[in-house]
Amino acid sequence: MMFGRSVAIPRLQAFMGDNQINYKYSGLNLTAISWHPAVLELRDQLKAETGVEFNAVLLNLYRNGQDSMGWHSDDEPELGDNPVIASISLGAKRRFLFKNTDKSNPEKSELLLNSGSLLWMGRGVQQNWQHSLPKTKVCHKPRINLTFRRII
Ligand SMILES: O=C(O)CCC(=O)C(=O)O
Ligand SMILES: [Mn+2]
Repeated sequence: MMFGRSVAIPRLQAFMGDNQINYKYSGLNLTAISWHPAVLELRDQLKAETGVEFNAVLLNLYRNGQDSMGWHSDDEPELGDNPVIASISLGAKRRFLFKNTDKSNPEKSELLLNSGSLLWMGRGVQQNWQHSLPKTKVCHKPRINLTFRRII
């Protein structure tokens, strides 16, 4: 919702997870579709490597550089007090930005997320930082991002 009007998000999105989990995200009420076997395999691999058992994943398809995600923290109540998020990138390389949630703190940070990379957003990251994936004129290829979450 923007200024009381519903507008299309600038990307395509799917939400997958255990047994019809619900997630209120960015004004949307999402119900998980069942795991695709390849995505479930990634979830299981993350559990084996990190010990964290994610039960849902948001999949974003950025069709080209004109698709994006605005500034936000993944801090919905369903994620609990101090969520951990595992973010896997596939396809086009895109810039990923962080800024401090304390507006008086000018600290910023930037990453280039390569295909096949895993970005681990550990405890405290969502509390202290917002992140975004800005639009860019120089990217004409698609990118898929999977953010594994644990919904309580
Ligand atoms: O596409 C990305 O790298 C970020 C996605 C994201 O922040 C989200 O799904 O909450
Ligand atoms: Mn996010």
